Amino acid sequence: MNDHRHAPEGASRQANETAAGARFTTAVAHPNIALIKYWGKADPALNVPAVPSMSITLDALTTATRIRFDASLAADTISMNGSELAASSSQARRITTCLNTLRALAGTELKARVETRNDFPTGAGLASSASGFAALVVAAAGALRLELPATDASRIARAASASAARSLFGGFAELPAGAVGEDVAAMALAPAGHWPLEVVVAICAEGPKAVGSTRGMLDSAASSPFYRTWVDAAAADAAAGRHAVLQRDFAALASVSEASCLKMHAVMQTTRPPLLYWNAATMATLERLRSLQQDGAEVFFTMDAGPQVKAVCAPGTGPTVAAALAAVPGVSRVLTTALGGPARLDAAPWA
Ligand code: 2P0
Repeated sequence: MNDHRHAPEGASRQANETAAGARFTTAVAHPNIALIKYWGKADPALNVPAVPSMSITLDALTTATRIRFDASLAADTISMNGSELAASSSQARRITTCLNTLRALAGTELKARVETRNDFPTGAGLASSASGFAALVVAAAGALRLELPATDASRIARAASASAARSLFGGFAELPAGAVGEDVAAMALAPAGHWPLEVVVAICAEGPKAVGSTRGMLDSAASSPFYRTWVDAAAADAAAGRHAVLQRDFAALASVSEASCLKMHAVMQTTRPPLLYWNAATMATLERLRSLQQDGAEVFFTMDAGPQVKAVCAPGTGPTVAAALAAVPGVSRVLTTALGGPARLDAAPWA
């Protein structure tokens, strides 16, 4: 289980000494995949979800972020996957806004140097903003020596990107819906060891997605005729998902997760302009999974704001599913992963 503290007293030990002598604090976090989906905001300004969600954290995909607060800096500077972000870019502004919250808590106005990188495709429906903001909050809190319980870190991450709130936790995590002005945080549902599910990600396109989630959700709320129905049914799906996880009931989890995913995509597809995230390889992968299910394999699918298909597999089923999906036309590669741990400070040297 998560230790609920990000060991601020250990932050000095975690800081990496660079050749130039500047001290960075490094954190790692994993993306999560929602089984009960988040799509819609109760409070767009505060980024409060309109629906509850439940996710699994993926071990094999990692964001590593290092940060240094430095009196010699006139502004935050950010490198993402080796490229400098323009200060005016939306990504840089979201990061600076998140850092401002942490600076206010720490009582400092020091600017930061941030370097972050993903070992998986960024902005392609693989939840890079989830792991990215979880790692950012943990690294910055550590660097600022903030005594930040995981719940508070989750709340701050949520304000930046709601799915990031869930990546503070390993295994299975839940993020409740909120109301206007309500500062909700995610919470742990069960640790990874509770039920060692495996996930096979079928990469159906490598490029970034056309429409980001934040814009897409606002468009869905404004225009999909199914949006209100989606929101009204979400609490029942979340309760069913929670029960299935706690009971380790694979058939029940498969049923409610596929239903939640397809309802979300029905909302997306009926948004104006439509949000069509699937491609031909997505459909071919779904058909292959259907035939595996008919042959008795314990596997189900979920998809997010992108074409990739995530196949959630009962323990031990991952290799069979990975081999089958790797052979699907249009699937460029598959990633196989166990469930991962929480966002955390990382003492390993920055290679
Ligand atoms: C999820 N997604 O539950 C859903 C399913 C995508 C589809 O959370 O606007 O990047 O930053 O709060 O967290 C992706 O949305 O959106 C997401 P914002 P976020 O995983």
